[in-house]
Amino acid sequence: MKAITRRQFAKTVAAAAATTCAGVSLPKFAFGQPHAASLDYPKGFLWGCATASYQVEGGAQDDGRGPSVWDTFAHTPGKTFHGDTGDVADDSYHLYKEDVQLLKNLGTGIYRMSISWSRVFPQGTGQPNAKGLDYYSRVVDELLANNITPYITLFHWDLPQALPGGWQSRDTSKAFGDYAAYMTKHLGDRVHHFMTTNEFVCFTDLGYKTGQFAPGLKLADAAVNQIRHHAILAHGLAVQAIRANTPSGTQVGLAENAIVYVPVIESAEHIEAAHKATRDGNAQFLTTLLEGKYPDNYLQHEGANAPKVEAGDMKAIGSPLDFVGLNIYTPQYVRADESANGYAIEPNPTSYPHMASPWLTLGPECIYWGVRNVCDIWKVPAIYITENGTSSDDVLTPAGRIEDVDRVMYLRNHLTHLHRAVTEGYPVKGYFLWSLMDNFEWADGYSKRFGIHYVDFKTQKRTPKLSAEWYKQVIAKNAVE
Ligand code: PNW
Repeated sequence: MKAITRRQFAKTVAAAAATTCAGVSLPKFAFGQPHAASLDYPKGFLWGCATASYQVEGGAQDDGRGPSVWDTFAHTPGKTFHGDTGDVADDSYHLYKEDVQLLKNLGTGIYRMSISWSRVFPQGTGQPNAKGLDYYSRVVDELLANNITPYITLFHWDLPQALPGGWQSRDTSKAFGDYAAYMTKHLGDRVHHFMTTNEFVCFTDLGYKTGQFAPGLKLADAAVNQIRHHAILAHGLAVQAIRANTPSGTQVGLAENAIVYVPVIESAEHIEAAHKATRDGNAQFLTTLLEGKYPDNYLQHEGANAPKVEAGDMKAIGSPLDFVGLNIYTPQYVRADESANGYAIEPNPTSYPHMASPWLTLGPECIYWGVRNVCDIWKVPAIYITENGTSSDDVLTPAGRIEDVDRVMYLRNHLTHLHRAVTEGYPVKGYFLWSLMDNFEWADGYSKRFGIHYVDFKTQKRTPKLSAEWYKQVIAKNAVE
């Protein structure tokens, strides 16, 4: 059969429909018209990509950078896939100008990146390393020269190894506040959007409870609750420090992978169940930040293991935010039931579909519910999707192409559901795709690729995948087609 284009196919279908429907009134829209079904985003909606320092920079030993807990962890045998480390990663420490051009070619107006704390403070506190700050200053200037607005995350898991006890120590929260003050004092003239931390659960629970992430400890519940408290306290102290050191108008938020509860059926009772589950399931992090206090049922549940809170902690933790950044990947289904809390979490059947990373179950309505639950419950002033994307078993064809149709499918579906949230008036300002390019995927090393640019880690060559071509069109048209 002769191959026909999508357009020709649509025309054929339309012609057939017109024939079969002779005498019957035709639908108002015409089949085969380009853009008839495009989902337009509002004017001014911001499109971007995200990365994180330890995942892309490399240059681990360069110019006085101190080690982070992730350097130590990745260099410990058995902790990461194949013993992979971020020593070189994408070598963005040297290739950042090339990376800015990738963004420019996509047409993105915003870029989310993080700072390696130990590149700027090799000891975590004390004497700053001028060359570390200079690197970030140059990256910021390069972005601005290309009309790309930097959004900076101050902490994306690479804690300076030198800080005694890491997040077990309250002094680390204080050190984070000081580091936030220093960074914003030096970049706040050019950077107007800051996120304090990225994904509390990944550097607290996964680092200190399950041990899957740095520093790889398995501590008891009371210690873990205290670590979580130090993490949200660090966020709060950083918000205060940023406000004190930047011009008014600077936007402060965080990037959080709050659990997204999706009602099994969209009806009032299940929606209410999703709201309840959202408050409870995110009690130790987002709920407490946005309410300025630990929920009573959380404290009761934790009993003697509840965190020790000092005077002033909750005021800092509850500091008002300009936006909430949500990293959204997967749904957690929930239903209303007769139990005391009024809901039941639905585990996924074993047949539930997932992407290349087994944890990455596919349910694109999660991006809608993630936004809706948070806005309905806490009435936050603005939302960014600070991460959304997927791994794919990408194959570089002999022709040098990467046809990542599963990633395009994932993204198209998520942006379709995000469009619903925007259309319903939820205050979503922008979207950052994770990730600009393949990079060091933490404990999975280089075995999982999340980029829309393929990276050959031997040559550092970056190649746009089909998904980059697709995203470029979304950005150009400000619409999903
Ligand atoms: C995020 N989960 O991590 C991180 O912010 C990125 O650094 C990371 O590369 C990206 O997502 C892809 O993994 C997550 O288990 C880790 O649901 C785990 C989960 C979600 C996000």
